[in-house]
Amino acid sequence: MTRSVPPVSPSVSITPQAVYHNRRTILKLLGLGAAALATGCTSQAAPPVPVPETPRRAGTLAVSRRTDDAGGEAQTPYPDATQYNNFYEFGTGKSDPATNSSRFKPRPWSLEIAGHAEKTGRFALEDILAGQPLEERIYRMRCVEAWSMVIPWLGFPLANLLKRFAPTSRAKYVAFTTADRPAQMPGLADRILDWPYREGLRLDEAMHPLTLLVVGMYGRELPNQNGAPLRLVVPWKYGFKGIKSIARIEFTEQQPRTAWNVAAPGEYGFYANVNPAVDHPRWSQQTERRIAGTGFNLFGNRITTQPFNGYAEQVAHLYAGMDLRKYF
Ligand SMILES: Nc1nc2c(c(=O)[nH]1)N[C@H]1C(S)=C(S)[C@@H](COP(=O)(O)O)O[C@H]1N2
Ligand SMILES: [Mo]
Repeated sequence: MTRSVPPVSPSVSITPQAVYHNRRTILKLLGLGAAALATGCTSQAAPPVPVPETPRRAGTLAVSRRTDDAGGEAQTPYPDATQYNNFYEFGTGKSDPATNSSRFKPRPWSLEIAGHAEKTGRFALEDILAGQPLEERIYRMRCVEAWSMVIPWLGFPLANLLKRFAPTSRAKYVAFTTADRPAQMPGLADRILDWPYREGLRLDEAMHPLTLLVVGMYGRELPNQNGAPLRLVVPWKYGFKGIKSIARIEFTEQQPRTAWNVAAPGEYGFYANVNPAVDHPRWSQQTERRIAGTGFNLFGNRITTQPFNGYAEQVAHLYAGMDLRKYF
């Protein structure tokens, strides 16, 4: 049963979207054994990856506004952003999500809204998206494993959605849960994480204008491996905060339990702000490997990691007075 969604605020004018010219090159560089610095990543050599069907252009995804929030840095080529992924529900290898997610059905989709809000219930995705203008935002994305990309997302501020449900004064955090579909997500058979995948934000982080709910990338609908039909992107935090294929959002009073923090609390904090000054227990966070179509070369494209992934000016105030070594 779905219910009607509280209305969106009046939309800004819609301009046509740009055409993205997809580069259908097959990546030859899949000897990822050495790259298993990963969050529990396996280290077997990856098999060749079939080039997935290009998702249809986002016909209904009209874009109202475009912003480059990555300082003009080169965008990661589409094939890299869609074939080098972390989505453990489809396997732990970087090419597994592209290979194993074809059975996943992102439509029809509904989203459950629960917890401390005046309006709660289960809502059809179309109703969630109706009247919601989409923006293209180019963001840096920094994985905790010390690789990074620059991705043009299509989405809208999470705040726009949360406000429609009128969180009450008891709402201090927002908890997110990924879909749990063993028949469509072969990786769930391995108890690598305590499924379903969960993430969370403090309410002020969730309401920050940089925090995006994403439905597309590169002018197209999200491919399954990138978190179709709806995923979170929090550009100043490590990539694992960007929970994919969201099925449930709950307003909570207590800090929610999150999948990676529960799995390895000493390695993955709740906050997970990108911070070159706090190393992961098993590797440095001072630099990162910028994946940009030149090969998944462990030593190439090394760049310096910026505090809050380069978004300090916009977000550092959220953590004033906090010890970021303790709240890592
Ligand atoms: N449900 C779910 N969400 C997830 C993950 C996952 O394994 N499961 N991996 C996270 C990690 S570690 C990263 S770096 C990003 C990767 O997003 P991308 O594949 O679109 O680049 O997704 C995050 N969201
Ligand atoms: Mo990650």
